[in-house]
Amino acid sequence: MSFLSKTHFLRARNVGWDLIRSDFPILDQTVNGEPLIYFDNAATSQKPNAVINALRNYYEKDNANVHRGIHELSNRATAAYEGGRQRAAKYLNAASSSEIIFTRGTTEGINLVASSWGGANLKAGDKVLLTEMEHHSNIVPWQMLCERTGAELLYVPVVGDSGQLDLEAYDRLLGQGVKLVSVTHISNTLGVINPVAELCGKARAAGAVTVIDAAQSAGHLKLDVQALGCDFLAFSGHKMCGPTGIGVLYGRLPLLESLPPYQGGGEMIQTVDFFKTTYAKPPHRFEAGTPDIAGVVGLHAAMDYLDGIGRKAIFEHDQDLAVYAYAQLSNIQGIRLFGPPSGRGGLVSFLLEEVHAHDLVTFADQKGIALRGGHHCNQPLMKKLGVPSTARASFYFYNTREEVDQLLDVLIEIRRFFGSNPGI
Ligand code: 7TS
Repeated sequence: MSFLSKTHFLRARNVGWDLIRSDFPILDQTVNGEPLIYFDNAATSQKPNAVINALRNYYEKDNANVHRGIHELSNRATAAYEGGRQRAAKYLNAASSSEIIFTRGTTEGINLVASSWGGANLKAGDKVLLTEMEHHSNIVPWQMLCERTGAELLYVPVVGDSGQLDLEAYDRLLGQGVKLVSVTHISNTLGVINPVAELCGKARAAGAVTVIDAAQSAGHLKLDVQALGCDFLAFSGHKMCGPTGIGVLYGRLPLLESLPPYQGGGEMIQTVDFFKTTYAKPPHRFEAGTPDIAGVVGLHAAMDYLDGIGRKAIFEHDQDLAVYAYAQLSNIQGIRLFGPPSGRGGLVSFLLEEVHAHDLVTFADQKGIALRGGHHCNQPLMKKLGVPSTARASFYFYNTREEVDQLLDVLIEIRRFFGSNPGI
């Protein structure tokens, strides 16, 4: 079945996207007098009733601290927290729930690897390989590490506005004694989907440790860390229907066992004496202090919710919207679109000639459409593309083609308002 006929089949079968939309109370409102169209999902997704209710239920019935009290509520909170860990392991097809570390999000996950793995393994002259499309959270921690250790950063170039990685350059750079490769799965500006399994396979063959930034993929497609062959993978709960403040770092157990702690405090110890501490085994070694228990409960509900719909169906829906939006928007004269026309993640970045991205986004907001304008924490990529910012529409499974059509109408209006020729 071709891609198009498959999506048509999905639409005809009607996965029940309209019903699914009604799971999100926030979507049922007007903004500036217009029905809200929420196209800022790459920044954060909205939350379904299943997640909101799980949080409420936890605080109403089970709230206590974990791993501490020997009382009923503490036992329930501990069971909920550790149950969330098992759920996350299943979500990623990790070999063991000990490979799941709860973090504040992708940013903290990458900082943890840079600090613990990098601090223990990198020395002056070693090389860390990133790509030009990385989010700041997959650049700055490595820069900080390189400043501390004297290691060096290398970047795989992106090619043109379609922004795919230069894979020949990857092979060449990998051959220069790279110790660690850290790469985004889906670019939050370009929508490019990187061939992460292939990149990890080559890195492993070259003796390099691998980190996948799955911030833009974890809520959109099926991830299997064993099939991907990565050493670490980080994502944020809030971009996949979960609460803010909770995320996951997956790490291969033999590697985690070899690493020093990230932060010191309660929960991460075996014994503490006045001058000496022994540390707990992974994952608790990396979770100092009271964790975000409610966040884990909410994330658990989000994972159940996403798998209830099916990540395959979600990805096909998101891709369908992105490919449709790319094709529709390309009809507007004076538009510059970034990322590939197809085979992309669920977002589209663009610029309208003569219109600043911030003006465009402000205008769209007046029509009830939430876009994002700016550098999207991709300043080096912006420099490479030669632009200060882009406007971005990012989709999720509760968005519709009809909403994309409304965006198109508003962009044509904006062209009329700011520019000389609407073109379409
Ligand atoms: N990596 C990528 C690829 C991202 O898109 C983001 C957030 C992060 C890491 C950081 O995630 P956090 O949850 O730790 O903050 N991206 C965006 C965005 O595109 N607009 O706002 C946040």
